[in-house]
Amino acid sequence: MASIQACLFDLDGVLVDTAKYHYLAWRRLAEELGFGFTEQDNERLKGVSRTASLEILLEIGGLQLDEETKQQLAERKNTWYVESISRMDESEILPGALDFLKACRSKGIKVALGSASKNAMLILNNTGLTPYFDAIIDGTKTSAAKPDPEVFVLGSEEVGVPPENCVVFEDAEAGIEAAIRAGMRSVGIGSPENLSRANLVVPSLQQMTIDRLGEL
Ligand code: B16
Ligand code: MG
Repeated sequence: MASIQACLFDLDGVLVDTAKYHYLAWRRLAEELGFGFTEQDNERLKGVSRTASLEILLEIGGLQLDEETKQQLAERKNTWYVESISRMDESEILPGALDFLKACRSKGIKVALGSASKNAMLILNNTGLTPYFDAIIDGTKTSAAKPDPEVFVLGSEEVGVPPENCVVFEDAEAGIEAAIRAGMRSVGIGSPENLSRANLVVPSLQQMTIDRLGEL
């Protein structure tokens, strides 16, 4: 097996838990539109782009709206979401994430972000994570959403490491699929039931070490 020379990290669900802020903002929007939105419903939005998330929300509420209204609603939700993430700090980095990023850097392994979020820079800056990255690919730089491999292909190009030497860390099934399509290995963060296609699944980055990259 080719050695690992770059680690590509998803953001929400891997390095930070922003899903709770997405949930609060989507629930507020659903309530304004006159229907409920549960935490279980929110599971369907993880790793999904903003516009695709709105489509799922409207399907749950049984609403059909024109494009202009949908754009206004997505912006409205984003304003509330940005209010929440503007208050984030380093205490919201998920357990084990910082130590693993530091370990990668100390071994000369390149570190890249591969996130669907258009708000990734604000989150990375507020949590102090920005300096750990050699490349940051987010929703402002991509045209196709996961499971399309674009976000990880761009990350591997920017750090100058071929796909066979890259590993992706992802909490969403669509992200694991994107890694496979990019020709990369993957580590699922979460439970094996949802992430069965990953080469390795761990509950969090707390269980990840540089030595374990050898298991992939
Ligand atoms: P934004 P990731 C994803 O982040 C979230 O999991 C998903 O719930 C969200 O809709 C998407 O980013 C877009 O976020 O509205 O901030 O552009 O897991 O790809 O880091
Ligand atoms: Mg994610």
